[in-house]
Amino acid sequence: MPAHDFVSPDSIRAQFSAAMSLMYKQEVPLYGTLLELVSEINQQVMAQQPEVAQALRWTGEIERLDQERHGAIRVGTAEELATIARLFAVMGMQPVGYYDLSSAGVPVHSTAFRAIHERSLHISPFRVFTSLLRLELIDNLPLRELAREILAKRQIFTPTALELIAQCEREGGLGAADAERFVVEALHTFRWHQDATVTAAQYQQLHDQHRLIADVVAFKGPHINHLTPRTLDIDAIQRGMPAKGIPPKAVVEGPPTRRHPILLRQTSFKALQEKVAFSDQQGSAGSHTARFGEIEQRGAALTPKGRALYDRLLDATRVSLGGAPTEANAERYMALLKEHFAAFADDLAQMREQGLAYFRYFATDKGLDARELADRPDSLEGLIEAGHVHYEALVYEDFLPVSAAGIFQSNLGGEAHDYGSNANRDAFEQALGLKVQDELALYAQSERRSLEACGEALGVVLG
Ligand code: OOG
Ligand code: NI
Repeated sequence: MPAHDFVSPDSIRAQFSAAMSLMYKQEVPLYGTLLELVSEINQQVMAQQPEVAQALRWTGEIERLDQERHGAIRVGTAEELATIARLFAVMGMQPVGYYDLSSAGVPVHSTAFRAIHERSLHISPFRVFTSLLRLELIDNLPLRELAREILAKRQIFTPTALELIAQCEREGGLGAADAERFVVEALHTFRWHQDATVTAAQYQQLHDQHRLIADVVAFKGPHINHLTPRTLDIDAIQRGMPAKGIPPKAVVEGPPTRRHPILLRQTSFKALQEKVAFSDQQGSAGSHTARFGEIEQRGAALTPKGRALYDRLLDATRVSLGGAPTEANAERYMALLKEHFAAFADDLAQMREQGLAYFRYFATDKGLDARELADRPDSLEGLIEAGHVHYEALVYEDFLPVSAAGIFQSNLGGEAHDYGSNANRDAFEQALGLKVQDELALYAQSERRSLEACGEALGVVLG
C-alpha cells in the first residue's frame, strides 16, 4: 500500500483513546459520572476565569481538553512489555521516562507511553502509565516460581492484533480498514476479564504476598485499572466528588493550589469490588479490587532547576509532617505544603526569569504588523516587552513518582512492604527492548521549536 494511504498513527491513537473511554464507561459506570463532573467544572472555570480560557486558546490545549486522558496498566513479563511497546508504537506512542516504585513499597517499575511532538500531542495527548511487575523483588521463592509459571502460560494479545502490529512494522503503516481492526483487537488486551487464570487458593497466596501481585498474575490480561480525565480545577473536583457519590482519597497528590499550576495534581477514588470466577469454582464466587477512578490537573513542565526545587519542597513538607500524608493528618499536610511552596514563584514572568519552567512562544498580531518596521526590537526580551511575542507555560505531559506511589497505595490498601530502593533502569530498558526517552530533553526541544517558529513568523532569529 502506498504510504499516503496509511492512516496517521496520531489518528489511530485518537480512535483508540475514544474506544478505550467508551469501554471503561461501560465497565466502570462511576467513570461516566466523573466525566460529567469534570466537564461541568471545566466549563465553569472557563466562564469564570477568562484568563485561563485565553491561555488554553494560545496553546491550543482548549481543543484537546475534552479528549485528554491517561490510563494505567501493569504487565507481568518482559515479553509482554516489549510487545506492548510495539502495540503502542502503531499509535505513535513511545516510552518516556523511568519511574521506580520499589522505594515506595510497590514491586514495579514503569514508563509512560505517549506521543512526543507537540503537533501529535495536540491531536491526541492520550498516555498510558505502564508498569512491569518485578518478581525478582519477591523473596518467597516458591511463590515467585508459581507466578512465573502462571504468567508464562498466558497470551495477552489477540492473534489478529499481533498480525497487524507485524504488518504495520513491515509495511510502515496501516490502511483505514486495518487501523479500525487494530483498534478493536488492541482493545481486547485492556479489557476486564472476570475469569481468573488461577484457583481460589492460588489467588489467596498471591494476594497475601502483595495485592498488586494478585492483580497482575491472576488474570488473563493487563486490564486498564483507571482512566483519568484532565480538570482545570482539581480542588473544585475534590470538593464536588462526595455529592456525586464518589469518595475521594484524603489528599491531592503533587504541588499545592496555585494561580499558575505546575506539573501535575492528582486525586483518586477507591477501587471497585469486582466479581471473579476462579478456575476451580462454579460461577463468580470470588472478588477482587483493582480498578479505580482518578482525576488530574496539569500545569507547567519544569526545567531541571524547577524540578529540583519542586522535589526539595515536597520532601521538606513530608519531613515537617513526619511521614506520608494520611486521612488523619490531611489538613495539616495541605497547610504545610502551601507553606513550603511559597518559595516557588507563582508568576509566569518570574518563573521564566528564574528558569524554573519551559515555555511556548507566539507571535502576536502586533508583532506581525510590525514585521516591516525598521526600529522594532530584535531580542526575545525586547519583543516580549514590546508585546510582539506572547508566551505561555509548556504543559507537563508526564507523571510524578511520589504521586504515582500515593495513587498506587491509596488503591492497594495501606499494606506496608519494604523492597528497599531498587531502581534498575537498565533492566527495565532491556525488558522493553528500547531506551526510554528523556522527558526533559523533549520539553527543551518543544520550547526550541516554538521559539524558532515564532522567530520565523516575525522575521527574526530567536533561540
Ligand atoms: C498506576 C498508578 C500511577 C498515576 O497517574 O500516577 C498512576 C497504577 O496504579 O497502575 O497512574
Ligand atoms: Ni494515573
